[in-house]
Amino acid sequence: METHDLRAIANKIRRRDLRAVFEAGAGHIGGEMSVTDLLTALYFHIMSVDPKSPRDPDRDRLVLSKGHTALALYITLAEKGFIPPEEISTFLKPHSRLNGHPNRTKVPGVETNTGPLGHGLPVGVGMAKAAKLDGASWRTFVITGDGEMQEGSNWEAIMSAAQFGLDNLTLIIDHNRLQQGARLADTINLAPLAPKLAAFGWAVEEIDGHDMEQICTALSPDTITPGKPKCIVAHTNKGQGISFMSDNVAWHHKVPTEEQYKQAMTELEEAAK
Ligand SMILES: Cc1ncc(C[n+]2csc(CCOP(=O)(O)OP(=O)(O)O)c2C)c(N)n1
Ligand SMILES: [Mg+2]
Repeated sequence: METHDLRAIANKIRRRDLRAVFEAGAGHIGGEMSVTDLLTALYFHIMSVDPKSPRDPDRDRLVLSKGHTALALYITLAEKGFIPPEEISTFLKPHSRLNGHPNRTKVPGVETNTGPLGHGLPVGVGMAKAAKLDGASWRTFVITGDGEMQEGSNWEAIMSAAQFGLDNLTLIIDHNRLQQGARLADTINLAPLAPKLAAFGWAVEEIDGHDMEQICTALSPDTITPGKPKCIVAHTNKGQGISFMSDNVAWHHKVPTEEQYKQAMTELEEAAK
């Protein structure tokens, strides 16, 4: 798909996300806006997945380890055809399967239950190792938050992936410099992330995580280094696309007022023109 079309899909996902957070009165809007371009490139340009056959053994796998941004994943899956688009309006309602964190037993297309940070990458390493053992060619992608990288479990997984030579595994770090209620630099500052991953034996690339061309190139199978797992450090903005949310620590899980909602929607609609 052309980058122009991918940008249009990402904008549509952001608008739907904004409306769903406003209507549900909850959600993690900042991190959803920062991860949307990555999810769009994966589902509409890179990954081999078929909504008609969500458990096809040869499908590529995505683990959204920053599970608090489940809403962005649900909307992407709906856009791709895994779930009905009208179901998004049930987000967080009683008996809805669209819970605050994704559940693989309820929602087709969700590969792993996530929410407790620091678990997705270890699971992804297991998936990639299983594919190697089976001689299968499907790829595993994991998206973590940058605050999430403070979890020690990630670094055990990073060591294992290098040791196993998992070149079928790609970790994307959504590096928006913010976590919950604080800047990464003010808690445990992991930046710069790239040299740390490289020191652990990974092939590392740094990109602008909102530039569709850079995202697609970095995710392309042509840019895999044989024998090494790949880490893409995606420089992003929490709240990307909405001026008063962008890079603002207050918007981890704040809900816009009606006035803020209208302003944000106008900005996203303008960007779509
Ligand atoms: C183990 C664990 N500790 C704490 C939380 C609560 N929590 C949810 S989101 C979040 C901040 C995550 O920040 P980051 O990984 O940078 O994500 P993003 O900025 O993309 O939202 C925290 C602490 C959690 N979900 N899991
Ligand atoms: Mg973050």
